[in-house]
Amino acid sequence: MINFAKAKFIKSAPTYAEKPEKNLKEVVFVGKSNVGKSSLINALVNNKKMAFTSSKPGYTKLLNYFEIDEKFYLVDAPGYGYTASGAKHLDNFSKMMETYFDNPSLAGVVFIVDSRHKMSNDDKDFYEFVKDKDIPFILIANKCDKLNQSEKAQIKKHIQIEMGIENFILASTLSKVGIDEIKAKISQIL
Ligand SMILES: Nc1nc2c(ncn2[C@@H]2O[C@H](COP(=O)(O)OP(=O)(O)O)[C@@H](O)[C@H]2O)c(=O)[nH]1
Ligand SMILES: [Mg+2]
Repeated sequence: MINFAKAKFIKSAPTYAEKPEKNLKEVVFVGKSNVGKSSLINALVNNKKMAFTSSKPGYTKLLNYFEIDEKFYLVDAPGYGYTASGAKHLDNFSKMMETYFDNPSLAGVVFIVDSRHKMSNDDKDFYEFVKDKDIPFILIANKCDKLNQSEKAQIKKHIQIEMGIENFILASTLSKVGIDEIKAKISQIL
């Protein structure tokens, strides 16, 4: 099992063609802006500053490569669907992701949604896109610290029954719920 003990930021790349030199498998983290991608990366590597360290102008438009345990790259992808740039942003995101998914090193997708809401149209579009690709993916419903029991049951029903996604992890990067399960799933994929 990968223990996420050794993690370091390697580089930001506009496309996977400019990824780091070492040839390692990649697991990409994708989701709407603000859903908690950076926080999840920091929780996995147990370093609050990891994803923040690489923060710089244009950060969110690039693929950010973190090397984990010298075994794989965790790739922080740009967030999608934020109101300010609207549809255009999603369009650019789609183009970038379509190219990224041709990446032969891509081993898995960690897809993060907000457990407080039903999946948005952007989430659904991305889900349809990933499903068609035949690449293992893990669905994370984050920020579950904000939910009571009945709201937890509601999001479970939405994801499993309405969306037909049997396996998902209810998580909170804030209260460290689901983190070990996410680590185990990533190890399994790799
Ligand atoms: N309540 C709660 N807030 C969270 C959680 N994870 C992230 N956040 C907050 O959500 C905001 C966006 O997080 P960030 O990791 O930057 O999201 P990103 O844009 O997807 O990388 C920040 O204010 C975080 O503190 C969580 O599990 N619970
Ligand atoms: Mg981020």
